This record gives sequence, C-alpha cells and structure tokens, in this order.
Amino acid sequence: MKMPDKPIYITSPLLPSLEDLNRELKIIFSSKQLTNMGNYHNLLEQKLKDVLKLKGSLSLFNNGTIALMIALKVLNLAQGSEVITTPWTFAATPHCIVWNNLKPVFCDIKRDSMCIDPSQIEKHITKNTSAILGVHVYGFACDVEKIETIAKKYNLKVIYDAAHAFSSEIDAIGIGNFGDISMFSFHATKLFNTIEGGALAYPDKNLERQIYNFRNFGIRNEELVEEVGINGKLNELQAAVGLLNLKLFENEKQKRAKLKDFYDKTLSKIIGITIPKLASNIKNSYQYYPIIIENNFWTSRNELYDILRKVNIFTRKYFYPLCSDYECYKNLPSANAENLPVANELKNKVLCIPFYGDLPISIAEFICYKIAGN
Ligand code: T4K
Repeated sequence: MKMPDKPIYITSPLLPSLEDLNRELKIIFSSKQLTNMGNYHNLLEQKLKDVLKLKGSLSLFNNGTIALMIALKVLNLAQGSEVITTPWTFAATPHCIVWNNLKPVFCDIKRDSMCIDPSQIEKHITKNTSAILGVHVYGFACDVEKIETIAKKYNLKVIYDAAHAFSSEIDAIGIGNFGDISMFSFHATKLFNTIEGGALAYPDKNLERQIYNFRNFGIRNEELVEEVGINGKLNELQAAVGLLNLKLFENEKQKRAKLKDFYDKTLSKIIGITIPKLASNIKNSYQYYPIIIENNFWTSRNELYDILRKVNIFTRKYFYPLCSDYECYKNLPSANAENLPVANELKNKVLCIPFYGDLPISIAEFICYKIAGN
C-alpha cells in the first residue's frame, strides 16, 4: 500500500459549488445588505429550526464561542458562582465560563460516551453552584435525563455545548431541545459550516429578545440601547454559504456513515482498539471518529500519532491536554487528576482519525493498514 502524496487531515470542510455560491453573491452584492440580520441570515435561522427539529427558538451567531458566552450571560447566573463542566472539551468551553466571571468546576467523564458523568456531578455541588455545562462531545450525547434530574433537585441551570452535535438526536428528539440553552458551532471543521458561525437553541422563547440584544451591542433600535451587548452577528455571505451547505450536509452524513461502517469493521479486528459505541437511542452527528488505544495495543497512542504523521496522515489527540491541565486551570481544586481519573486515563489513549465524506476508500484502507502495525 502506498502512502498518500499529500497531507490527509482529520477533516475537510463541506463547501458548496462556486457556481451556486456566485449566484447568491450576485444577489447579496446587488442588494448591498451585507450584515445586520439580513434576509439570508433570517432565512437560515428559520431553516435551522426545522433541520434541528427545535420546538423553541434559534439565534444565529458569528461563532460558537460568542454564542456560548452569551448563553451563560443571558441565564443571569450569580456573579462568581460555580459552573460544573468537563475537562474533555475544546478550550472555548471553560474559557466562556471565566469570561462571564464564573468559576469552572471540572467533573469527570464517562468512559463510553466521554461526556460528563452524571454520577460524579453531585459531589461538586455547593451553595455556590449555579449551572451544569455538559458537552455533547464528538456528536455523542450527554445523559440529559439524569442531568435534568440533578438540575431540578438543586435548582441549577443546564447549558449544553453542542458544538459537535449538529443534527444529533436523542430518542428522535433534536439534541438542541434539551437543557435551558444549547450552543452549536458552524466552524469550517464542523459537519455543517458557515465558515465561522454558531447558534443558540433554547426552549424558552422569552429569552429571544435579550439574546437578540446581546448579539447586537444591546441595541434595540436607533434610540434605544437595552443591554451591555457585544457584536455576535453572522453576516450575509456566511449565511449564504450556510443555506447552500444545508442542502449538502445530509449527503455528507451518509458518506460518513459508510466510512464509519468501514472503519468499525476493519479496526474492530485489531487487538487493543476500542471503538466507542453509542446507545441505540442516540443518533450520531458523525462529527469525529475517535478510537481508544488500550494498553494491549502494539504501540502507544503517541507513537501511533507519530507513525501516521510520517506517512502524511494527520490525526488529532482531541482532547489532549485536558482543559484541567492548562496553565490557567491546573491549580483549581477540581483540576486535580484524582478527581478526574477517566479523563486522565483517556487523554493518553484517544485518537481521532481522518473522517469526512470525500476521504477516498483507498486512503481509509491505508490508515487501517498502518494502524494494524504494517
Ligand atoms: N466547544 C467545543 C466542544 C468545540 O469543539 C469548539 C470548537 C467550540 C466550543 C468553539 O466553537 P467555535 O467558536 O470554533 O465556533 C478546531 C476548530 O477550529 C474549532 O472550531 C473546534 N472546536 C476544534 C475541535 O477544532 P483546531 O485548533 O483543532 O483547528 P485546526 O485549524 O487545527 O483544524 C483541524 C484540521 O481541519 C486541519 O488540520 C485541517 C482542517 N481544516 C481546518 C480549517 C480551519 C481545513 O481543512 N480547513 C480549514 O479552514 O480547532
């Protein structure tokens, strides 16, 4: 088998044809409405509500991070209070907590879903706890029922970082219907993208006005500023990319499902590899394809990463280091490795391998061939 002659990355962005995009750009250029909640923006908001099967509202943003910051802001959590979250996530998750003058408290994850472990949440609850921020990592799903029960018992808000979970479902219900607010990311690396972008989904329609304001400097109209807002607006060009990508993402998902079948079948034959298995009521978003390199595999996760890199295969160690290992968080009491045994074990074992619809099957075969030790 031959190594690829160009680098193979973990993902490859979904893009509309230039012909289709040009048609939309012509309309936008002639209208001169480039941003500030224009027609393309508003249409994308409408369509996403259907695609994500939302019963409540959806607001678009210029990226997932600003969206998550505003989600935490609009819930009016007590200043300085504690938000229980997981270290098994991208930097944006705990950073958004801190940007809101709140304190992240790290809770361990489950080995199967790599999402927050509900059985570990209650031990972190104090009189200062205001919310739980779960992450539907890789497009898998948090245990939303158990989290809701805990939240009700202690009167806590629930926010979900659903950056990876575009179109994931639990019991055929769109994942954005759970908790008080969910954040989706539409970054270039996501299943559905607007180059940069994001959204908040929330069942309580009463939040709509404030979220609109926070996204737009707090400006309600030319003479009224209601909040200390920020600029979180998605522009028309990106909304146009989003509308075109909405027509493509189902096909992309089907291709990823086929690739997943191939990887599952081939990699499950290799001793020392665990492939995370989702519960049957969860519909995956096919965002990433993580494997766990167990102790009885023929080499370590880090060596496998290096071996693959040398043959042009660029995998990612999502999420190494853990957020709790960052300089800015490592001294928090909850960042102690004894509090996070599963996350600390898996940070040296998980590898996400290239996973996108246009990955040629010959390259997928080559990746498996190298992982098997050839
Ligand atoms: N919460 C979670 C759980 C998240 O994962 C993220 C973002 C957020 C919140 C924040 O949402 P946003 O504010 O981003 O909307 C990437 C993404 O930049 C980041 O959005 C994402 N998570 C994270 C998991 O992955 P990096 O540092 O790994 O990206 P990078 O540039 O190394 O890209 C990975 C590979 O993708 C490259 O090797 C090649 C390919 N690629 C990337 C880009 C940017 C392309 O082919 N084209 C591109 O334009 O963070």
